[in-house]
Amino acid sequence: MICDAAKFREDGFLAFERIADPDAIADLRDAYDRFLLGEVDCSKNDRQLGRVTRQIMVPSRYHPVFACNQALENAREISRALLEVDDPEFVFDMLIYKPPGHPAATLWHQDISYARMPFARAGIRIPENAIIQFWVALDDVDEENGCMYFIAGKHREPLLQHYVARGEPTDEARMLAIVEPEKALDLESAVACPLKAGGATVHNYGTPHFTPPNRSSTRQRRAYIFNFANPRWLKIKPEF
Ligand SMILES: O=C(O)CCC(=O)C(=O)O
Repeated sequence: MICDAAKFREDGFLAFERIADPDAIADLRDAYDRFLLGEVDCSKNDRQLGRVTRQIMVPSRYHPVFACNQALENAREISRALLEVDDPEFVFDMLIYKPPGHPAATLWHQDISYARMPFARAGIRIPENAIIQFWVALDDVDEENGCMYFIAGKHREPLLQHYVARGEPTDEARMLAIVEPEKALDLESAVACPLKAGGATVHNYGTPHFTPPNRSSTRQRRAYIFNFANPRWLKIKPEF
């Protein structure tokens, strides 16, 4: 797949119109729905992010469709270009679900803040070419039902101050957020990334991002999320 690595380095995110074809997306949706219905036994990994939003961790451990699929393979190829390595390593995957009318936003945050409990230190340098996250839309997504929003360029600056916005500080499922995002970020410059089902975004672990509540009364929002990293960086296990 063609991707603009220079733009990714500059902005910290990219959007892809299609990362998997309709048949592959249909298989992912079927499997996703089985998780939602509780038909796949993954009890301790079926949790509420910040006590508000359904988050199913590591579905690839419980269902073969999530262990091997076209989105994952295309993302691996994109990761080679973006991380500048031949052997990007799959790190973990998850499902974040917003049903119609879901009231909770996923607040502005930078993923690297989750690298330490309860959150990584503000001011640390965000590693370059180290770890990236793919967000695959299994439904058509837009501003109404909870698409991703990004702020460009901030991944090239030190990590912003985060706090535990929802949930317990000792809980892995806590929701972290940037302190006073309206001051720390230029929210006017936020870029919404609406996608058709089968489209995806990818972002650097330092790129601030957000999803709004699902304000649609009829359309669900099924997001399939996974991460790739430079294996040499993973071995260093940096201290945050
Ligand atoms: O899907 C969402 O609502 C948010 C996803 C997200 O922010 C993340 O996985 O870091």
